[in-house]
Amino acid sequence: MFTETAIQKNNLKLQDYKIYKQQILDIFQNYKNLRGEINDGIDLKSLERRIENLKNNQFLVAVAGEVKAGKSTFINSLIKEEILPTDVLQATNALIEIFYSSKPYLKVTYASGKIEILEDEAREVLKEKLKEIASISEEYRDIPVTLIDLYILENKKSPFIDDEFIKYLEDKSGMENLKELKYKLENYAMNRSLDNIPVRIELGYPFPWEFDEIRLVDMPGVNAVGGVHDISFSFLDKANAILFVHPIKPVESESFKKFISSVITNKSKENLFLILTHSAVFFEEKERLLEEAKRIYSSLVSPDRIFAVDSILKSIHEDLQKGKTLAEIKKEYRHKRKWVVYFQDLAEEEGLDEKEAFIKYSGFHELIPVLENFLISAPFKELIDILKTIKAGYEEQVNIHKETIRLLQSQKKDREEFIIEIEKKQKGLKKLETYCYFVLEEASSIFIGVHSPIENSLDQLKIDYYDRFLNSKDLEEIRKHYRDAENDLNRIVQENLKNISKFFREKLEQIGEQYREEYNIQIPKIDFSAIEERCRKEVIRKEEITKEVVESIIENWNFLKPWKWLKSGRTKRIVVGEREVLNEEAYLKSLKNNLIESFVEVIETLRDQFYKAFEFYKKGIGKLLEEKRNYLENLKKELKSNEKIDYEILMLEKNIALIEKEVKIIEGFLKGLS
Ligand SMILES: Nc1nc2c(ncn2[C@@H]2O[C@H](COP(=O)(O)OP(=O)(O)OP(=O)(O)O)[C@@H](O)[C@H]2O)c(=O)[nH]1
Ligand SMILES: [Mg+2]
Repeated sequence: MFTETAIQKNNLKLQDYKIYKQQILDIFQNYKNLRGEINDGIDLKSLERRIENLKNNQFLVAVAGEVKAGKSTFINSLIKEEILPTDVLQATNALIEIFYSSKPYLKVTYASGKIEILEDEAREVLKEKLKEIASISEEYRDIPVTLIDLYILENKKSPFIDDEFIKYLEDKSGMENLKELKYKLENYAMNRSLDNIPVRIELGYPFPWEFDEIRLVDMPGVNAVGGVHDISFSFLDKANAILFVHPIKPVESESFKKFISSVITNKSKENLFLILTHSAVFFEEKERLLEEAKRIYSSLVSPDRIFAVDSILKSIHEDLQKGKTLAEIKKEYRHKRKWVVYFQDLAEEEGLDEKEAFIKYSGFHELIPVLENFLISAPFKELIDILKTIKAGYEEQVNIHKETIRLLQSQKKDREEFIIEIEKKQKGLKKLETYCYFVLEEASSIFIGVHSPIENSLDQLKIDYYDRFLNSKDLEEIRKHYRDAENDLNRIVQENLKNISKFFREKLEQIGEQYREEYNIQIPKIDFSAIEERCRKEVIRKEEITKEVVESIIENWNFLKPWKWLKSGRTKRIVVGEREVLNEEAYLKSLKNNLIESFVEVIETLRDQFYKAFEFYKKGIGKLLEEKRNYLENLKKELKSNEKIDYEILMLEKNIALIEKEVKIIEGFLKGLS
């Protein structure tokens, strides 16, 4: 399709997208006015919703990576403002969301529900506050504070620090000799409560980055003690892009592989970028390391999604943009000093302008256009789709107007003939109704029933995931598979609905030709995308209910809660006197069985719901035909003077002219995107 080439060529900028988005609002307004009371087959409510979604669209970009990989520095350099603390360890289970706001704004939500808001504060104040809530103070660096926090979050009280708990902490964190730090553990636990454990940090700031639709999320380190938590998962699953940040050396990364194999869903893999940072540190080797990364990860992430960058060089570039000189930067920021010296020298050698040199050496000039283009490609497709929908609506309006004009003309010429003409059309419509009934029958035999595509896909899905659940080695893996299964279910429903629409559309087009000749009628257009949307909603609604059921099972089985998990293992150990590992296995086994059972249940409910959704097609088609019949009936009844007829024809012609003008504009837009 011609529109895809613009996206593929990486030619689309966020800026263009914004302009188009603004204009589609005007186009839609005109469309609504011109359409008036006519039913052109486009579901206005659904179109309105789509445009509203587009208007409020936000791009969620999750920045993940190991502890100290350079996530916060990367984000700062991207938003051109050093607002996230980078010299301290992010040691909370909370993540930080960063978005554009004309006034500085910081909102911290604590586990108890307590909310703290700072408004209009200076950058330094916000920075201090962030440091205070999102980092471990120096004295607790050697104990697994996030695990203790997690316990408090779970049990709503501080843990009793006995040998068993210490053993648990050691096992989960990999930290050793925690026994010796018992006093410290107690001290920390005593001072922690739901009131001071943050769960969500939102930071709005007027950073000079032009992408105010983007929401960046600084995630806690993936191999941080305590692992990946619920809140992180929900963000990762929602993210439009996931940037995994990793130092360029060593290139080989276990955490990245693990991230792909057991943290993110298969669906999210499509949104994944690998960002190798610290490239200035190994500048001479940069190209080689990048090539190596592309080779090593070729089966995991597409090579054009891997970038080598240096956030410090980018940040120096931003300092220069703000009018600082290299000498000033060197003096002001000690950690930038040696990079200024080295690359200033290199730039001189290569005869490059300073600003230009630092952005080039930073590697961001390659990353940013690709990232931007990637982010807007989906909404751009939606935008194009909306334009096409409006265009189709206009075409239908013109058809309807022309048909009415013809009828009015014949009414003026010879009333008797006019009545005959209308009756012929009405007869045609009746026939069409019968025909549609047959089409629906045919459709149900194809799309519903034991051998239908949806049944086949669902059966296959069951088999696939049955195996995957059974073969899972740990909870993380099960959790990933479950999220994958959910996505796959969703995909199956969407695909099947699309196929049904396609079937009807083609059938109706076919018959349309015939009826136009035989009965001189225009078959009304049907907005299949709106029907699809309604069906999807029906199906999804059920899915959500069943999802809750599954989640409650998971809750009971302490699916996401390592501490509770251990606790149940512990009870068993006391009873049977076995080693803990064995109990974890037993636990895992019963979890698997339960999960499979409830998963099958979800599928069954979904199938029922899908069958019900099929009825929407019946109703949608029936309603349109009825509307058309009524319209003809009214036309037949109404007696009009010749003056009135002439006036009506004139108005309709005027409308057609206006519509044609709008269609030209839309076509221009569509062409512009090629
Ligand atoms: N030269 C160079 N140094 C970097 C780069 N990115 C980060 N650093 C340095 O690496 C250290 C860690 O960076 P952070 O941004 O705090 O890393 P992080 O991933 O946010 O770390 P945590 O939040 O603690 O997990 C800091 O001292 C940064 O100055 C880079 O691209 N180049
Ligand atoms: Mg950080």
